[in-house]
Amino acid sequence: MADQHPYRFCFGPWNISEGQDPYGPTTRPPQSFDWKLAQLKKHGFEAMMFHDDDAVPDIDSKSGTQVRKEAKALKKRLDDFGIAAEMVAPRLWFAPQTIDGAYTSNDPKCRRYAIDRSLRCLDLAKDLGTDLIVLWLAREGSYIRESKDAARCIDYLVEALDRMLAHDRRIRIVIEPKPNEPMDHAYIPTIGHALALAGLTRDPKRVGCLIESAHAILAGLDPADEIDFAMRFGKLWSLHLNDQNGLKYDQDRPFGNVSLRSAFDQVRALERHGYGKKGEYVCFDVHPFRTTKPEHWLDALLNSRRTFLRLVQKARSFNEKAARQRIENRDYQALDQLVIEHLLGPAK
Ligand code: XUL
Ligand code: MN
Repeated sequence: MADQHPYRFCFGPWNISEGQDPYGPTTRPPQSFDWKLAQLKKHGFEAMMFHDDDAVPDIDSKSGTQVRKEAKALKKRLDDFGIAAEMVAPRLWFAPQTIDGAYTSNDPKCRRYAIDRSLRCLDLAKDLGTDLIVLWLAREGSYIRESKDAARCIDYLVEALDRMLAHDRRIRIVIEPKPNEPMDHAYIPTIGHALALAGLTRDPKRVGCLIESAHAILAGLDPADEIDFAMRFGKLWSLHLNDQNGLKYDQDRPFGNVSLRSAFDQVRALERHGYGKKGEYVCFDVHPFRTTKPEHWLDALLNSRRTFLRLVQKARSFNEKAARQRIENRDYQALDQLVIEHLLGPAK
C-alpha cells in the first residue's frame, strides 16, 4: 500500500457554474472571480485551474503589456490567499478563428491564431508561477469525415506542440483527451492517442496527459485502466475526477455519484502508483446540477472531495490478502463480492 500522504485539491472558476445548458439560461446569479477564489480558500482547496481568459478576461483584445500587468496582479492576489495556479489552458474553442478547429483548422490564418494564442498562454503561465499547460483539444476533430485529412491534422498538432515546447523550455504540456463533444469524433480521444502524439514531438519528456473520468467513460473505457496505463508511463501529471451516466452529453457529475465502484477503482489505482507524490493535484471537474440553489453551490465540489477521501480509506482498508487468495483460486465471483461487501461496509 502507498505511504499515507495528504492529497492536495483543486478546481477551476468554471466549476462554480451558473446552471446554463443548451436549452435554457442560467439559474444562479453570476459571482465575481474574487468570491470564487475566497470560496476555494475557505473550503481548504490549495490551487486553482485557469483557462487563459479566466485569468485575463478578453485576452484577445489586450496587448502583451496589459496581459502581463493583469497576470502579475492576479499572481499577487493568489499569493495573498496562499493559493497556487495549478495550470493554464488556452481556451481555443470560443473565438471566430476556431470555428473550423484551432491547430487543425483548414485555414492557415486560423491555425496561426491558435498557435499565437497558445504562446501567449505560455507567457501567462510563467507569470502565474506554473509550468503546466493543459490542452483540451476541443475542436480538433471532424463533423464531416471528408472535410479534413486526419493524418495531416496530426502533423498540425505536432507542429503546434513543438512551437510551444520551443517557446518555453521549462513548460510541460498535458493533453486532456475527450472522444466527442463538441466534435462528432476527436482526433485525440484517449490516453493512448495522447501519448502516441507526445512521442512525435521534439521533446516527448515534457508532454504528458490528464485523465478526466467522464471523458474516459465517454470513450467506452474504464477510467481506472486509463489511470494505470498513464501512470505505467509516468505520464499522469494532472487529473479531473468526476462521473458520467453512460454515453450521453458530458455530464461532469460529482465524483463517484454514478459508479461508486468505478470511483473506488480509480482511487485504488492512484494509491497504488503514488499519485500526488510529485506535487500533482487532484482536481474535480464537476458542475452543480442546474437545479442547485445558490446556497448549495459548492456542494458538488465538497461532496466529490468527501467521497474521494472516504474512498482513500476504503482503498487502504481493502483486504488485499483475501483478494489475492481469490485471484489465485481464480474465484472472481468471490472477488467481485469482496469488493461489493467492502464498499457496503459491515451489515447492521
Ligand atoms: C471539457 C473539459 C474542460 C477542460 C479544461 O470537457 O473538461 O473543462 O478540463 O479546458
Ligand atoms: Mn476537464
